[in-house]
Amino acid sequence: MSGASAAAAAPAEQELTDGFNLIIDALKLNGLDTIYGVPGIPITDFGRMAQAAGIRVLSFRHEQNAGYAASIAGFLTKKPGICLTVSAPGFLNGLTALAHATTNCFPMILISGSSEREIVDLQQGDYEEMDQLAIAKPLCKAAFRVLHAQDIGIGLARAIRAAVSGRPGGVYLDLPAKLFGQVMDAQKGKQSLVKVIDAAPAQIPAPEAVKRALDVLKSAKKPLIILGKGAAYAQADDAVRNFVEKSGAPFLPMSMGKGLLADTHPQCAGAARSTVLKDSDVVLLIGARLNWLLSHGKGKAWGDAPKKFIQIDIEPKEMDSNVEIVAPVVGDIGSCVTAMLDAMGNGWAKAPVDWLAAVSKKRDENVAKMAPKLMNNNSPMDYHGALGVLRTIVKERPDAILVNEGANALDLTRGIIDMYKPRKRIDVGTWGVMGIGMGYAIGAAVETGKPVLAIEGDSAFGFSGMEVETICRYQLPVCIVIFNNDGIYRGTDVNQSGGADPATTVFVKGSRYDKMMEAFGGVGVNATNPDELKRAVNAAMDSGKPTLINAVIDPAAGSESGRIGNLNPQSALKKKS
Ligand code: ADP
Ligand code: TPW
Ligand code: MG
Repeated sequence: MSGASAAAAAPAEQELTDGFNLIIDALKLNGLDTIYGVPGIPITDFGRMAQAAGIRVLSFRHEQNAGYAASIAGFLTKKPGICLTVSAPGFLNGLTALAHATTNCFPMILISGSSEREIVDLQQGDYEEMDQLAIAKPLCKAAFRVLHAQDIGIGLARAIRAAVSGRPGGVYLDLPAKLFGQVMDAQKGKQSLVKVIDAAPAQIPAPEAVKRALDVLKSAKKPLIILGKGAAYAQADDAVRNFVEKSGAPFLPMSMGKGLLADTHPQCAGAARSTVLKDSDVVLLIGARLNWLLSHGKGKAWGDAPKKFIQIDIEPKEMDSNVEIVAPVVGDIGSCVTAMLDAMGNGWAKAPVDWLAAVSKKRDENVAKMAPKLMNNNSPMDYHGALGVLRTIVKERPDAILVNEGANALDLTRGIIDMYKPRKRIDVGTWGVMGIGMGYAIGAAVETGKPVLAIEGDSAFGFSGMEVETICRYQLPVCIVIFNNDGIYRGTDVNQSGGADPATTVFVKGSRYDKMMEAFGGVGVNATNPDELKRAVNAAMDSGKPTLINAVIDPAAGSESGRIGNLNPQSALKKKS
């Protein structure tokens, strides 16, 4: 057929689009411009095309780390972080991070390629066959599958809304391989896309709820405000600070709530935690759950004095989850705290000064007790000597983001390093999970452009350590400090059978993690005393070069399970060694 007759036979030139392009267009239309993932069938070409279309696509070495990066992107930006994985095994690797995001109330969307429905449903053994939607459902906030190209716009819109509205969480979006290649009319395709308007609508608290809460607060002789990571997530920083200051009450920041008001603020009770939990009479929770991290609001940690709880949370079902909440305030934190501030007016009487004075006294005593320990220059280092210098570095660089995981490496860092700005401390969260380290470091560096300091136990680091290659590949300003005490909790454990295998909690002695970084062109430093550590971290933060510092810690310095040894069941029948 000649060219001329072919043209005559074809209908008027029809512009086409396909699943690949529609997903990319839908993401871009909704301002989702970064994808964290691992390529492979059926999403390899999708990743390439997304990159070509101007989306930043970061390839990881393991999906779990990509998922953690996406989840922390969600926490830091209030937009759902996007993680992209291949079918079955890739999906399962990403699923841990999705479940974790849901538990921590971070918005995230796990997009997974999947194999063909017809074959999966008849269990005929497709390549990487798995009923992913069914498996994801109980582990996340919502799960959707898109079967037709014209539903991609709606599918993504539903995923976005589910992730960020109300209590944020993880959403699974299942995209079968066949969807990507499905072709449709370009104009119709464009019309099928949805730009989500007001994805996380303000949720205004009822005026009666605000009044009830303020009446209880007003009655307090010893009020306490607890600031959780929900308050950090809400990005209502000015309102929260104004409210705390206007109340005059001491405040206790939860781990990732640190820095909403500086840890050095006169009302901060961080270093007088047991005193304020025991002695307070009214406790106002802002974006913090009364879960295990707060001893469920009862028992020894809370003392014998009767307490009244006020709780501000977007999730109504959270109220009374552990103890009675006498004044629930349901709504988004920005709206709730602003409404409380308004209703307090100008004549609000601050919390009794003798209470704040008693708390400050206790805090100052505890801080003074700690101070000399932080100045030691021991070699090998103990945690306090190492953290003494890191604490000053963070003070001098308050914009840096601190990533933190481990046991002793976590608990002591949390207690010792003061934070000065909101959302600068990100860590193991509600599950106390190991493995968030490198994913969070990458996500935080990519989303904020700020330098990242990751303080990692040697065990904790091992869960995501291969991503140092990713950090070097993208040249991210990440400085990793490994508190290397030769193992989990301590490096001194011995095999009680007397056999040749090492004990279950110890690693190769004298490991040089710094060499891992050098393998990929990054900077590696072995630091044996606090002065060396300080020099190396400052150089890394100044240069922005990917750096890993192996900080040699005395293997005997730590304690079992860090600060939560009380949760560790032990056999009464165990043979004494
Ligand atoms: P922490 O571990 O710091 O104590 P949690 O994760 O236990 O904090 O609690 C966070 C709480 O914040 C959750 O109950 C969640 O529903 C709530 N939350 C998250 N975002 C908002 C928001 N924008 N407004 C109100 N509450 C929120
Ligand atoms: C996914 C259990 C809690 S803390 C920890 C483990 C293995 C490591 C502690 O050793 P590290 O710190 O990091 O060297 P340090 O300073 O005390 O020596 N698997 C997962 N999550 C958790 N929490 C564990 C196991 C655990
Ligand atoms: Mg260790």
